[in-house]
Amino acid sequence: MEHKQLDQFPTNFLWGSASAAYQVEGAWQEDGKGVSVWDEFVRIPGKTFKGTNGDVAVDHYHRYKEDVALMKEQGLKAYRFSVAWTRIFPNGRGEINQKGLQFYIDLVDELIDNQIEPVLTLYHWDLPQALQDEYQGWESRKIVEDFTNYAATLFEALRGKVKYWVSLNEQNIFISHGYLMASHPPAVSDPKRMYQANHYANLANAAVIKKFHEMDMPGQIGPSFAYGPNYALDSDPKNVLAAEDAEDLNAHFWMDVYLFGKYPIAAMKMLKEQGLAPTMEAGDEELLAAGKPDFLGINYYQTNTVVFNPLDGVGMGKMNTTGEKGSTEESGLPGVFKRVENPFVERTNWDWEIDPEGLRIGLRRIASRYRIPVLITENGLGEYDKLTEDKEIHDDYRIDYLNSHVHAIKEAITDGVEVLGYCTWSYTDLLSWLNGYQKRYGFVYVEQDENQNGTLNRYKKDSFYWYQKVISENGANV
Ligand code: BGP
Repeated sequence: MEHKQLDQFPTNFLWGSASAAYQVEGAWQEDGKGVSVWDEFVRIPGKTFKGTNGDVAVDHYHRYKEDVALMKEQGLKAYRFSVAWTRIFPNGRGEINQKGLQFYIDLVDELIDNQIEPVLTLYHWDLPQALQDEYQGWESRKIVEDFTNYAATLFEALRGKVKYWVSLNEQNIFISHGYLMASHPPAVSDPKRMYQANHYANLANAAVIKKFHEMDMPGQIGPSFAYGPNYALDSDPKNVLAAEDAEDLNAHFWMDVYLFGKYPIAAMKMLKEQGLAPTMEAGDEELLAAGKPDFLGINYYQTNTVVFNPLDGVGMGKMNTTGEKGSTEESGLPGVFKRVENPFVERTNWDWEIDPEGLRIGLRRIASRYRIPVLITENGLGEYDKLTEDKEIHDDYRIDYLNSHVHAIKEAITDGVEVLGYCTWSYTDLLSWLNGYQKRYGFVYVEQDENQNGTLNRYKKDSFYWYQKVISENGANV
């Protein structure tokens, strides 16, 4: 629909930006931190782009005050970051590592002193390696208790200071990459194991949300889901059904569990027929229903256009992690759907489709299916940036990307969707898990290359000033 006039953003709208511990902190062995599955995984040859790792990352652990000062200068209202579980409990449980906890207390205090709302993610993929070794991490029910205990420790320590909590970041991504595509730790490729691990992650998510409410925590909690709304390539009913199936298997399969406490019907029936459905125990359904989030976090980057894919059709293909445009391989789920290029949109150098309207569509679908407020916890453009001799970065392509997405949010708000805030990905440049340091997302450029050579100096990009203006005007002129 087209509106004669767009609504304004609410006055308390959270104009934010995001990061994750492993991608920014570095200091991987400092102050008693334990080893995470990512600390180990990056050391396996061939797993990440040019062997890049987060040992130093962008050294946020030592430079957080400088980074927060830049946020303050920009006028940022919210900063989303994650806690490294291994800093709090080096072995996943047991005695608290006070120095590790203190880092986050200091970071939160620094943010609050600068009038920036902290948005804390409990889990952004860096599972303690000790739990992986002991009981295979997400493949065991034991993870529920350990994750809840870790979360409760942070709830207690930061009660009243942190009002927005994200439980799991992109469960759909770390589970599918970790247990099907074998591109994240623990690099397994087994759909049966994937659905079981996913079920335990659902239980852990629900248990932590339930705990948050039982502890009467001031504030709100919800998971962040990586939502790429699915489109049919055309009106061929076969392709329309393929898109419905993709929406069921790629999106409702997680969001329905978060919001309804139930898996979607057709997807679950199919998995049962294929012998892939997770084993559930008595009490699981009750727990899922009891862990209802207060908001839904959405990480939005692109949409997914599909056609029907026969039973002998294409399976999983490789992603483009090199930045060589057009190198993404064909990929699909036999008997269900396969992904095709959307002829109406542009693509980045990593073949991600640029589709601001897709964000509005996604927000609309969530609002009508789940009737829950949304916090956009990630959205951004990963591209090559060039530092000029005058130490400037003219990232007009990023400004265009972000501006069109903010506009789409404004339209969604005018449609009636309740949006709490918008966190861009990312604040500073940082390590892209599989794509190295050359795929940059930040408002703040960090000088370093794939070999971690560079000063690690920070430089403000043109997009920094663009967002500064958007925030100061509360989005009025977007
Ligand atoms: C999301 C993750 C982020 C971030 C982002 C960009 O899936 O939550 O941690 O990495 O995607 O992805 P990439 O780094 O692969 O370009």
